Amino acid sequence: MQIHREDAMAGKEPPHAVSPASTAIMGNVLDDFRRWGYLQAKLDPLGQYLQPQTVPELEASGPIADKARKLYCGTTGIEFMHLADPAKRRWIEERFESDRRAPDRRRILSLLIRADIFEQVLQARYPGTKRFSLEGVAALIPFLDTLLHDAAGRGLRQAVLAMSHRGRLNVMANVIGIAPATIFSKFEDIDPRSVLGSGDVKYHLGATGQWKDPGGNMVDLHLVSNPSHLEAVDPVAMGRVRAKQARLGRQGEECVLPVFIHGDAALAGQGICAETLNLAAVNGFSVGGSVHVVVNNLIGFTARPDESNSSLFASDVAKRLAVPILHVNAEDPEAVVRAAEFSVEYRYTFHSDVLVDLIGYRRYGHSEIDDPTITQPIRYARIKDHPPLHTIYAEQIGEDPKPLVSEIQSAMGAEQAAASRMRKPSPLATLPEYWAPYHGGCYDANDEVDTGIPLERLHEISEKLIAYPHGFHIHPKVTKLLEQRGEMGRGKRQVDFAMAEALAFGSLLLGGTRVRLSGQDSRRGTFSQRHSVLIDTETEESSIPLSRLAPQQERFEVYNSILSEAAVLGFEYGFSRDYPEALVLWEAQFGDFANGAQVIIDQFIAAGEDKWGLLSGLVLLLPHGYEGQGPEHSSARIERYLQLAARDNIQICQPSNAAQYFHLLRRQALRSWRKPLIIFTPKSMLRHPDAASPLGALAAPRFQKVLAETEIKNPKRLLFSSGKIGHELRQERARRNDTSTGILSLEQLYPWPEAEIAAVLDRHPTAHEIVWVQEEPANMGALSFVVPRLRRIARGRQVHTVKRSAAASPATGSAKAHVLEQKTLLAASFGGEFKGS
Ligand SMILES: Cc1ncc(C[n+]2csc(CCOP(=O)(O)OP(=O)(O)O)c2C)c(N)n1
Repeated sequence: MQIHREDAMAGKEPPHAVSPASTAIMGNVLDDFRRWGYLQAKLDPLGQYLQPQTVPELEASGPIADKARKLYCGTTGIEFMHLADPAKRRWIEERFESDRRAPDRRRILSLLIRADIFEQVLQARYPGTKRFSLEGVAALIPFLDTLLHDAAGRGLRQAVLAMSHRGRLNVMANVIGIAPATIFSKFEDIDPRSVLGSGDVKYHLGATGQWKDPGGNMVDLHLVSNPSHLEAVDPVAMGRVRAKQARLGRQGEECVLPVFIHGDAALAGQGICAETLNLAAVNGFSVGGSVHVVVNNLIGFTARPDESNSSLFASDVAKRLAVPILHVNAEDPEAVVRAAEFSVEYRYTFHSDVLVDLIGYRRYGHSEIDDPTITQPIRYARIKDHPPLHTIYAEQIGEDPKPLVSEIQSAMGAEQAAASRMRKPSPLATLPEYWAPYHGGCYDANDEVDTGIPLERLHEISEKLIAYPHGFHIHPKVTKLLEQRGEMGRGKRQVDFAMAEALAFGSLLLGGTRVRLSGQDSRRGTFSQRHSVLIDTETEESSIPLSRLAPQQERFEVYNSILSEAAVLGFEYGFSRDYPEALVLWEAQFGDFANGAQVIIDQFIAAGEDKWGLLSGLVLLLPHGYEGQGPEHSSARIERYLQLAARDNIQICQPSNAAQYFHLLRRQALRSWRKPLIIFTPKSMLRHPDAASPLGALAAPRFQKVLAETEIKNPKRLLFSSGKIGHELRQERARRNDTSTGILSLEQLYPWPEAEIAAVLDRHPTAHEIVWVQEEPANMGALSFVVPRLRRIARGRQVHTVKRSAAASPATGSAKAHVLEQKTLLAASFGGEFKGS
């Protein structure tokens, strides 16, 4: 049954090959069909939207043309002549033009019956509920079955499936192996109190299970929890696969396969698809090839294909990659199964992506309560009388489906009865064992750990950080930087942010924590601060000091990512989901750009635990600070993260000095509390002496949520701020010789460190004024989060605010205007009487 790689590669002579003399003409005719045949393939089961195109090159007649037409214009059309690699083109030609293995017709029929009956039972038992039926593209089930079967034969142990609403419940029941009773119980909504204010709808939930076949093949399956935002799950699934592969080492790519199941309108419309496809072959992100399937019902909610995309096929976005694209009429289940066989073989041979476009229809409205006859009356008149696929196929192969249909119907009846008796819903997913040591939930001070490192150890690590191989040609600027780092490590110079980060990473790597960092230009660092990769000035070879610390160290990975926010952040979130032991960091070039990844932040990072009970220890590094660089290089939008914060779902911090950054990174890795961490990182403060720390501060026990100075005795007022402005306030205070103002820095904004702030206030009974100072305009920054909370614990003291006026854009475009604004801000902070703004 199984085609082994050797057999497949044997490349039998194609059946059309006749004599060398006729090869040229034959080659031309064949090549035309190879190139354009898909345009005349019979792909649309209802023959309405996708009509065969007129192609002058395909008008040839004669035996060769007839043969070619049969091969390339049947119920499967393939686009592959855009592949530049002749070896891949030849391989595809051979596959397409040679005999195929006989399909297991009984199994196909049985799967189609299961797929159709599952939907019919739901339709009958739960009318008026959304389920997003697969009917019309039910062939997806035998497609996945074949895919898993063949991939299992090539070493597959786990598959990660990313899909949206359409057919999701059907895939859970008929591929993942979730008991139908468990799915039906979700329709019964049996325990609403358990999910008050949280949880998710049934067709978004993740599921884990096993696919098995009668031959004993078995594959672990993970259906990734998915928000309504179509396709947003794609990079998350890819990151999960990369992490699972990383856990397995060299065999990872063979053992773990991602399968993306797209909607046609979503694939064509959502930019994140293009971003995710672009990760396919990029160092640090590739997964050895993904299988993409389009559940193409030729409709998106109420929109026709011509309203959803500018190309003939929704799949054209995949042409950005050199990958084959197969369009298959989803009413020819055997062609669908062959496409699955082809996909597996291609993926495992070339470690490349492959896309299969299953073209069918949608039996009901967008959901089953939506009436499609309003917008597509002709199409739905046809669909009304169109028999289900299992009926068509049974007739085609001369089988009587009735016995199996009634057997499955009664089994479903029993499952439904079992569901209605259930008192507690069964979980759809279980967490992998590597999550066992970690937990989420609310913050507990008992989770705190010491993060300081002895001085000798810091010294040792820094010596490794400044070393490079003999004969390596270092850039003069980097030489200087390494000299300075050496001095920092010996305690002769204050440690700056970049060195603190390198020491945090280095100490974690030596302590057994894997570290993975990606972002645009992260290897050098946007501000030329990190230099995690040394580049030989004569050969451009690279050397990574953090990978050369000690033989037994953990793996350090640092990547320059593609220029995307959504896909890369989604990917890193996914990686963190399957590598909780690692410190996984994503860095925005400037914090503002993270809003290109807002869906990942809102739907996964902030809400993942609440909706799906899924944890992540991902770190976001968001450069932030007002330095006159204009509207898009100033604010990382602190306000947005604070608005997302509730039930201790995330951590939001802004360390104001290097040592604090060091402890914060280490705390994130070493605590067993796994929560996403948003860090607002500095730009100008990266090298500013005020933000540097003595080496000894890295030996201090812990991160301080609030930094309260002790310089001013009995202050009359306390200025609270976070980040860079605190340093500017201190400079201004010194300039003014002010001895009555205390300055505090909120290093952690969320979870709100109420007890620590209250303790500071208690220590300063003489301070009758509290002032929140921020660089951001009044409608941005932390103000609206912090001020009510400060008032709550101010015990009768006045709480004032100093900030820029409310604005539509975060910052001015003029550097000089910025300086004026900053001066005004500082003057106002020391302005004496506050009028209760
Ligand atoms: C980003 C996003 N925009 C809009 C929607 C609303 N929406 C849900 S399904 C759908 C149509 C999807 O069409 P298609 O991708 O073809 O999948 P189908 O439902 O036809 O299987 C739309 C517009 C959404 N869920 N996500």
